[in-house]
Amino acid sequence: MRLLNFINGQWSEPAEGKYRHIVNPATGESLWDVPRSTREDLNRAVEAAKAAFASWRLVPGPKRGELLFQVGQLLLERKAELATKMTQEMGKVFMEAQGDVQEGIDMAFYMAGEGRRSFGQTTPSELPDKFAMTVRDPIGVAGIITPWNFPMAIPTWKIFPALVMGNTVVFKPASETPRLAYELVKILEEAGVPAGVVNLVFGSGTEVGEALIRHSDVALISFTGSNETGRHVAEVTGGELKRASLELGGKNAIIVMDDADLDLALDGIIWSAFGTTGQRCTACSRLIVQEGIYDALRNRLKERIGQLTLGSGLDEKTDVGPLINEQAVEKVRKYIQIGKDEGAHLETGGTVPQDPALAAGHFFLPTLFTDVSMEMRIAQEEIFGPVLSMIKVKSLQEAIEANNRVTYGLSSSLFTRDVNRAFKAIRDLATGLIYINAGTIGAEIHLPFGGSRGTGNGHRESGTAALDFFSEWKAIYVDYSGKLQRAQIDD
Ligand code: UN1
Repeated sequence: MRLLNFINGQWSEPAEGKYRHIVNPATGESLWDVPRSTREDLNRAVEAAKAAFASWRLVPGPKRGELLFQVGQLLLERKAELATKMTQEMGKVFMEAQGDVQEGIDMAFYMAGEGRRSFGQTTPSELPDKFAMTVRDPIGVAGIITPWNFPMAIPTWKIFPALVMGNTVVFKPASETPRLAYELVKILEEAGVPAGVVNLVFGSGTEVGEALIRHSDVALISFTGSNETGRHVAEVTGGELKRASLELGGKNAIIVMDDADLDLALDGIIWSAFGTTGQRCTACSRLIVQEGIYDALRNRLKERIGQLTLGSGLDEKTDVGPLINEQAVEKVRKYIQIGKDEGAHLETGGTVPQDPALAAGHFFLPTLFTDVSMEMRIAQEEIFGPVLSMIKVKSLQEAIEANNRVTYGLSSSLFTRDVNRAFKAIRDLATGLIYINAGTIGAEIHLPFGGSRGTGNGHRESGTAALDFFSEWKAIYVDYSGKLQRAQIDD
């Protein structure tokens, strides 16, 4: 099967007629072909989006919201089918793939409601017989660049608020996971999105992504991906005073205090560190543990890790699926060596599995390093795989300092039974997401999502914060006094 670009309401072949082949990362099974588009395809998409903006911006917000409501209904009806395709293409276990689609459903219904809210303010003027208010205004063509780890959720976090605010979209999904992008755009088409309002162009970051961020008719870029690419997007868009929202890496920690419920903490650690095979930007890759329970937690964790079953995400017995591709396996392997060289103790895992049944997939054993110190690269750099590093601390304060001593600031978590400790941590943990007595993953779509410091550039996705990124405020003054009234001027 061949996927196609969607430009100006038409499913179309890429200009040069070239395709790339996609395979299942768990089995090596051949899946489908995806266009390798060029700048020419991208330019056509931007042109269509620019033309469509003239009318889409005038469609009443509630009507734009109704379209998203339809999209939510269709996603809901096809949840299992979409999740199956996601697992085939990206590898995450079926239950998690369903969760990924569910985030899209949640976002559709939430943003559908924003079509009727989109609240601004009315406020008194400092002058008599004068009225003041604010309204949100759409901006123009939104360039949307998404990663492979949440092939449905992340595109919806960006596309739905962009649309409900009255922008048009050019969407470039990750090269590794085109299928869910294709299905999402098919659903948007089916729900009745007018031609040109949503355009989909498959292709590489270097060709299509680059042309998108540089295009002078693209008003804003919403990007989720690596720090390296994020910096590049910031430089290019900064130079052109183009608005850009960047969601980048993480090096998230779970802190476990001596007084914690250890069973609960273990569940949270396993889910956050090895769910999605550690390939979430919110994944837990550092475990900061108070000394009194360090040994007990290490032993129990090692035992729990040993019980995890690797395999295809479509197999009900599987706990941990494959990594996305061979480069990801190589990257994890490289960090295992770095950890060993730095003197960390490899407690379990650290290699690809020996089971011949897994040989065709990109699997890696869930890995635990102990005796890790904060300076080590495995405690500082994002690995994006099933590798957890355990760090021993004496106190809550030391734990918080350790948490904050990385260049990222996405998610953190604290397990404790002490409410005073919990509130101190809430005050002092320098991350955009904080969990008490839950792991580092599982953000809900109606709260702001994003991180401080190296995780981004200060914007937030999800919730009402997303509306701020995808709209421009207009302040409006209506003077009904019938005479010239001058603000700030003494009479
Ligand atoms: C990501 O890893 O890029 O909080 C997004 C979570 C999910 C979203 C993760 N709701 O883990």
